[in-house]
Amino acid sequence: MNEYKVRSFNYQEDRIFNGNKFLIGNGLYGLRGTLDEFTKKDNVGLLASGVYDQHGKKIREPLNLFNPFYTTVYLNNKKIKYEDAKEFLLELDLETATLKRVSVFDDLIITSKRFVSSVHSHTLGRRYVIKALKDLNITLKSGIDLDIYELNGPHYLIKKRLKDGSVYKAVGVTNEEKTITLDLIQKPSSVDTIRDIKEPLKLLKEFNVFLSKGEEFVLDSFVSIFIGEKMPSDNQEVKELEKRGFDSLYQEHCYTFKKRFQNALIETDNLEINFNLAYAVYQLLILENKELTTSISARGISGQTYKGAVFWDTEIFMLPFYLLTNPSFAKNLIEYRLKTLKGALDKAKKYGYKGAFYAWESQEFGQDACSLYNVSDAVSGKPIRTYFADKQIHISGDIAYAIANYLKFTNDYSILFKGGLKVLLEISNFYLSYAQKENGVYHLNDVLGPDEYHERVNDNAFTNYLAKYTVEITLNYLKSFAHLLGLQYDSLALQDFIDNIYLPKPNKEGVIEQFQGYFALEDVSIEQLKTRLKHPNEYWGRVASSTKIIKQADVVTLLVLFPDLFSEGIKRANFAYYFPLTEHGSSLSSSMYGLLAIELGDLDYGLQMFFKSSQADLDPKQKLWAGKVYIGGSHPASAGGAYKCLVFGFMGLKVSNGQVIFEPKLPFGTTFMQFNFYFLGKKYNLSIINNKVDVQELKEGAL
Ligand code: IFM
Repeated sequence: MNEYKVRSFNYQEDRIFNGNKFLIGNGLYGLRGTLDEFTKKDNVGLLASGVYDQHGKKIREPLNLFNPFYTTVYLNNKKIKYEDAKEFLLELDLETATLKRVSVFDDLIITSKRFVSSVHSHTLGRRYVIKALKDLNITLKSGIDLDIYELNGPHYLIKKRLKDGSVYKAVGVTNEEKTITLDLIQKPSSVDTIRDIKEPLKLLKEFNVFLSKGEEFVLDSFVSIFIGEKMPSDNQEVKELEKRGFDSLYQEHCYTFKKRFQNALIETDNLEINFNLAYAVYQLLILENKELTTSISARGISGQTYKGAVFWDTEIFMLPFYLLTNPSFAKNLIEYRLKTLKGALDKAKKYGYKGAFYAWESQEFGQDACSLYNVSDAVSGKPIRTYFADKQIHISGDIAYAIANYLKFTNDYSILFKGGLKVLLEISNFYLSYAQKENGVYHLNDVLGPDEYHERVNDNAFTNYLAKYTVEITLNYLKSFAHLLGLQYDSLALQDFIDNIYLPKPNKEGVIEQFQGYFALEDVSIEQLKTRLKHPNEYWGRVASSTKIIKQADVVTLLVLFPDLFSEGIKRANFAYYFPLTEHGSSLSSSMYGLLAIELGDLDYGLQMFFKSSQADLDPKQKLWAGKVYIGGSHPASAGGAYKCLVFGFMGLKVSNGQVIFEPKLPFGTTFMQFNFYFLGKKYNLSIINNKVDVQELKEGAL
């Protein structure tokens, strides 16, 4: 029996990590998996996705909102400490996206459960229950904590605490003049006395109640969030929630989320695969919201790390999941890149190029949040110059690749007419203007590939092949559709680039040089390199750049994204060569290695990489620091990579000539896999039993 629950029995363990692991959310808001009594020192966070703020010259990042669920309990005037519980349980239900907490003490049991509604995007709810194990006089303080954790704050210029009848209101005005209003109604079961109390930066109610042995006190909290220019004029929304009642809102949320969860799940006869895949699917589902006007950031909704910015993670690692399970949300993600073209045009211009150079770390308008000093020295904290923003030009090609992928899976050419074709043309113009032509050959010099440890290199193989592909598909689409849009383009120039871009070929051992001069770098093992680090958190790029050690799959990513370009022999040679040189310093790396391993028949290693990818947020052993820059949080691209390993790897999904085909290679001991997927606007169920494939069209859910 599959049980899709993640549990912790010991909250003494890493609380910051558990905040990510037990995260719940609905794409617009992410509520970290912290306890009701936790405060800012425990990284309590209610993140608003795509809502940014900047304090002075500090890093611009997404906003953490006030905490509406702050609660403490007192017994005989003594605060109950969660550490004193005899038994503890934190339980994330992946099927319903709800978090439950149980703390058993000598005298009472605390249970709370919470959700971020998957039906009403700006609604949260929580039920907090105290059960008396003997006759007790209890005091409970509960309400909004305005003293919140911020990575690069303070983000609020003004924080106001208001009361309007039964509604508590916390209002914040940010440095960028957005008004955040959080309405809270708390509905207790019978109590003896209630009074408003104000502690510094808290808006609390105090409930006093006498409970006889076996009796329960229940406190339901209803929350509505508004983000806009000013405070809303009434409290209607939160009052409606109160009227509906907790049970109804909770069940509606659970029912809706569960349907989405079941729609997206992959099931096999291997419980370990099922559970890990379910966790990855959960991580991706809590990022979906049709009201999201931006896109998914690299750390999802788990916190403020990486400036809440959108990287290639979304297009290359996550998009395939949404294409197969929710194509209309996939379209939103593509549309974000169309909407932010202006940012990309501006960036290219700033650096003296034509066309569209997309932001390496893109915020809401496509502006680049990536700092020129993106990491720092682990000892002194001194910023280190990095070239991610200025030279990681593959980002534009990744977006072109995603547009082509979207078309491949949906046939929805409207995207080209809504700006997609223009985006492709501008990306191609960018590559043409970035390239240097020497002796009739185009070179993309001074770039960074996916392996960020080697900066400012010439002719990164991944980037060059991707640029060629980009210009090639652009020219094809232009030939078919440009006249309908009145788009002007220089066909000869595009064709010349396609014909003459330098494409590194495999050497006589079959290995493709990652960039010009890579083969001449120092041979050293990862273990040897580790000994050169002056500090465990030191940024590896510093010591690795003169060696062959790479951060993550680079040539291997090329082989995975373009499976038809190279022979099996070449793929084997490159896997074998780069494998020992890859530090996997990015969680994106393992799924690429996993996919290639599966293709090459190393199913055990492929499975290992699937587990590694799907467990990125279950396993506390992850990199949290790049020097003194905090990079912790959840890893949705890794979750997307895990999904890809199962679907494109073990199930062998391929699209060829407008047809979807499956060439399964199930891992050892697994004889069954099944899932639902969308393709060209229709929904199907696929099952594989002993490598025999059966695909059935499903009536329900067709687009
Ligand atoms: O996009 C990645 C990059 O490839 C490696 N560093 C982290 C980024 C965000 O996940």
